[in-house]
Amino acid sequence: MVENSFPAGFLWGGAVAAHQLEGAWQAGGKGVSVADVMTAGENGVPREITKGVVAGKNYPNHDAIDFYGHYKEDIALFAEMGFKCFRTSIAWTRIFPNGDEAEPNEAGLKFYDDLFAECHKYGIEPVVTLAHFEMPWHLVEKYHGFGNRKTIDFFVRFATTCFKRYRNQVKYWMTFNEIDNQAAFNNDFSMATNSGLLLDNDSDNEAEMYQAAHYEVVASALAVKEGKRINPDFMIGTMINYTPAYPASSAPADVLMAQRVNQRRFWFSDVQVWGEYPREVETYIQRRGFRPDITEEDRIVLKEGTVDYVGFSYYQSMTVSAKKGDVDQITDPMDIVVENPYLESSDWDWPIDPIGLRYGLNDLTDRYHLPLFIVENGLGAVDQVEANGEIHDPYRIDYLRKHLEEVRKAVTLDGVDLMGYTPWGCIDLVSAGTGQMSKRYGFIYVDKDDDGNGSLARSRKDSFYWYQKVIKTNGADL
Ligand code: P53
Repeated sequence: MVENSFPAGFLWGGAVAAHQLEGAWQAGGKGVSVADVMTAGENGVPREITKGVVAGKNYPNHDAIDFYGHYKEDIALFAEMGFKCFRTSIAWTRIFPNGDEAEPNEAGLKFYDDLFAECHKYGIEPVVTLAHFEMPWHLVEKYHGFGNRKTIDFFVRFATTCFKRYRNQVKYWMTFNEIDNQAAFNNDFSMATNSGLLLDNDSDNEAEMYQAAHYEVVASALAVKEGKRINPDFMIGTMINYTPAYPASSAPADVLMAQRVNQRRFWFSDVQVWGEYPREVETYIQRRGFRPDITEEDRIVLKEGTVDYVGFSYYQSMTVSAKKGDVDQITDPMDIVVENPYLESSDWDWPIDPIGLRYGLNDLTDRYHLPLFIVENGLGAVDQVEANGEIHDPYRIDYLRKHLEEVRKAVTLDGVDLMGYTPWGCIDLVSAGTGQMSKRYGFIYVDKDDDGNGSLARSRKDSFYWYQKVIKTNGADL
């Protein structure tokens, strides 16, 4: 019934972020980023964000999997799988080590020249995120991150520097990774990684979030405007963590609650796509008396710097119940989340919901009328290496296959305009949320454990050959 019709030129690939795999945290003059001051946690144990790098602590991102030293070998493996694109980020601190310098760091720029050249050698199109949880630590400490309007200029300088330097190497860009994570404003990790905000018990996290996020959407819009001037062919997208809220039941109060939670999560991309704030959130900000600094000039910039496509990660849906709160009083959407009895969960307790991806592709198409790009999707799992060196990961293949079947239906039966698919962590890397190596997503295994031991040797998992076949048949053989 379902014919294969992934479009010709569909961007099959994989996704990573600089801080989670490059390592080499001080090489070539790189500065300290917010990811460099996060210790290792585990499932249920949050990563500690220390005040600078403290001797004796375990900071897994410092060395990660040393992609910095292994990128040629790794890109050759991506090419062997048949990648058409590779999504990575540019570590802000390689280009502006402190963030507030007037001039960029040439050694950092050079690294990405070489990296992108290596991709093009195999016909692999780079897809680049500018800010993927990697703000210079100096901007956090000295300026309060995106709590300060000045940080807009620092980001735009960074973005413009990259756009100019790589104008002929990179066509696909995203400004801020998962800009909507901070909708969960009581999560210290999200506030630090999205906005460079370190909050304590005295902070009004919600008010701070609306202010910082406003400066980010303005910074993003200014970057889009500059980027289009530098190369009108650039495609510059938003990037959200698409986690739809489902109602716990068909009770109208639950349905209304789910709509409310979605409004509070989608406003970031609403602004980036529509160029204006959605009514509910604008009204809510007034109602709460937050009075963020939003100028008339900002509103013009937002209108002028709208995005070309919607990039998103998809791992899970969430389910909310009106029994857990009053729709007119809720602040933190996480307060009203309940378990979904229809879904199983991963070893890290993330609900697994392939149909949610088809739902999402339709939902985002209806909302935004733009091309979509699935820039993350995948299963974090423990892998075991057999005595003969093989790694059998049928659970990963099963997860990805089920999701791709739904993607194929969305493209074939529902007419969704989808640019590409880049599963997360195509090579094992440091988990963002937990700092673990043992939470693995890769098609390529990397010999390194949670304590930092291992040879860093790369090997192909069973899923490597499966994904190679998927790409080769353009999604016909899942
Ligand atoms: P990890 C939370 C929820 C959903 C996506 O996550 C998230 C996070 C933050 O952990 O982040 C994205 O590594 C993010 C990646 C991250 C990936 O999902 O915690 O863009 O940096 O690695 C997976 O399992």
